[in-house]
Amino acid sequence: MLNMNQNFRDKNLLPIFQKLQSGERLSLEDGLTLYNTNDIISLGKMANYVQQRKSGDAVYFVLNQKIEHTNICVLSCKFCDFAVKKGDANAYEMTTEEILSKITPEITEVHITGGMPADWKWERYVDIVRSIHEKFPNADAKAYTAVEIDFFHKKFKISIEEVLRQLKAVGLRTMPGGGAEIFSERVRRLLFNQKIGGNVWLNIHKTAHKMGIPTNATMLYGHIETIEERLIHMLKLREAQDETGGFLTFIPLAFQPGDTGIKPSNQFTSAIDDLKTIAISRLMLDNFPHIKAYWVMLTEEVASVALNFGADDMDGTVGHERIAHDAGAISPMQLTKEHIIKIIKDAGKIPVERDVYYNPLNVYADHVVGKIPYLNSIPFYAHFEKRQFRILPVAPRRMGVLSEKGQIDAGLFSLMDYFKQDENLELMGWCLASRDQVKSVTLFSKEGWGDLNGKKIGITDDTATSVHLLRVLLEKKYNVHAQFERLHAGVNDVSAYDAVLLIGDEAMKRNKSGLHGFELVYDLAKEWYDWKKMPFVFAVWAMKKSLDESLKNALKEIITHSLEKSEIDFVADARLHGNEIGWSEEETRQYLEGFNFHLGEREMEAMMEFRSLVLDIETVTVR
Ligand code: V47
Repeated sequence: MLNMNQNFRDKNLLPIFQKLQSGERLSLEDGLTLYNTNDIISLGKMANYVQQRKSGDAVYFVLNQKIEHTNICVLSCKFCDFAVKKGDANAYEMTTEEILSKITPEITEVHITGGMPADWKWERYVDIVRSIHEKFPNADAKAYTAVEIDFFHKKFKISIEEVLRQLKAVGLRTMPGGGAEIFSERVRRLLFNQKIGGNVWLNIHKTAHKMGIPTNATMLYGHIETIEERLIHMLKLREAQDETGGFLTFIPLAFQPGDTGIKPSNQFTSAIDDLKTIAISRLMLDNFPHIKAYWVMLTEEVASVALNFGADDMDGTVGHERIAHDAGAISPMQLTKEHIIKIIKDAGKIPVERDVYYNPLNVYADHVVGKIPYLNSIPFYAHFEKRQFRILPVAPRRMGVLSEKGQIDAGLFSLMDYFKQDENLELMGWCLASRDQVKSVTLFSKEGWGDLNGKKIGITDDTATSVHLLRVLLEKKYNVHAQFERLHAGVNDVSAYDAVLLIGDEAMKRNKSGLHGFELVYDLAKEWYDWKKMPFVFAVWAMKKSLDESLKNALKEIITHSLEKSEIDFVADARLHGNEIGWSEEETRQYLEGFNFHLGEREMEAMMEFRSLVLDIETVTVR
């Protein structure tokens, strides 16, 4: 936990830091105070504090390729040096074959955005996404900004929903955040009066979210906008995110003046303004999972510092970029994976290669300790003195996958992953075990247990152990067989299922609000306890057997210390986390008291009982 109050040079920041510590939202006035401060270091520390709470030491990057399929555009935005008119000497249009030739097999995200020519057919846009998806099944499309989606809607007379539905059907996974510019009518009239305004942009993104398409959000800053306009932009995004929860990352785009005439061509935003904007967006946008330091527009150097000023996302290798470079950007056209990894490591963070949804694919660091990012694991981590270790928050199932690749040294592993990997992992004496109920592993059902035979159950993508517990309960306790199907990102309509299994914070939120259409709510630990009169061990602390003895001892000391401190006082982090998911302090306290964190004889016995039951049923296949 951070104790930095005494180090603040600008005492005006203290009440804001107190708000952050108690989970209170920042106001427009707070944002102005932050922009006005000269105490840039305290601002950075506050943003880093929030970043640590959200993503630990992780900084995400992706192996991506930018595709700007044409620069011909019917619009004439004053800040844009990329777009030209048809017939211009620099005009270009890429065929689908040319686009495909730019993509290589290791690419996992293709970022597609371009000009809007008057004569392209709808099928051509659909074909780009479809062809990429067919030829490179590992590459997910992040395609078309809200401005382009609105253009398709008007030009081809197809509703926004239908545009998105058709694109999603051929492989669009997420939408980029471009085209938001700045949500100010004043600036729009002066710089981009032919382009959609903030309300249309926000409505298109909200529509996408409701259809299971997560999106990003940008803000173009450093031209003629005021600081207040920047903050209003952030607040509008925060409000939209409260409504849908579909934004993945926020990207402040530093204006590149080029030949636009808005500013002299060498008058880039200052590094101080860039860092302030990154940090302030981290603090204002409390409901955004990630903040991106877009090195293409910030430069590598500023992006690198930004990783300690609230940013946890480095975009990616990019491949080739024209929008910023046509406007004079001085950054390289692309970075190698090794170079990005080095920048992130130099910032003292864990380089995490991600997929289009921010699921971790590979981790490039030593001494990585995995953290299940749910309320119930907080006592282990709240007073965790990191020393040589780095913390990676990761959903249980993903932690198992990374550990199989040898990329996690220790962590609170899902029990099934420990069973699978017990040749390489050793137990550390702690666990996450329910006593008689758990409140965060819940089956929401339309049918009673006995009536689930042959029915379809949607399973959260995060679980590794609870899905097996559910199978054991169904088959061994109730003698029924159901079909299981993973709820992958992008599935937002669960009405087709007869039951849905949720875990962690999501289950806790739904326990309060209910899941529409699912009247029956079952706590799986309670079902287990009523049947076996045993605790249920959901996760165990384990570390690589091959780890140095000195590291093993250091880690044990760290966890012993954190747990002891957490047992003495109710942890501020837990209160804050509970607050974020809508649980009162008392409810949070009671919830945590329902767990046993020490792996004793009863827990070992319960583990063995569960293991024999799991081995006894056919291997669970969950698509
Ligand atoms: O919408 C245009 C901006 C955006 C200039 O979603 C300019 O992950 C600076 O949105 N100076 C396109 N910016 C780029 C974009 C983006 C980039 C990286 C990642 C993601 C993401 C999205 O570029 C446009 C516009 O706002 N832009 N001209 C300029 N002169």
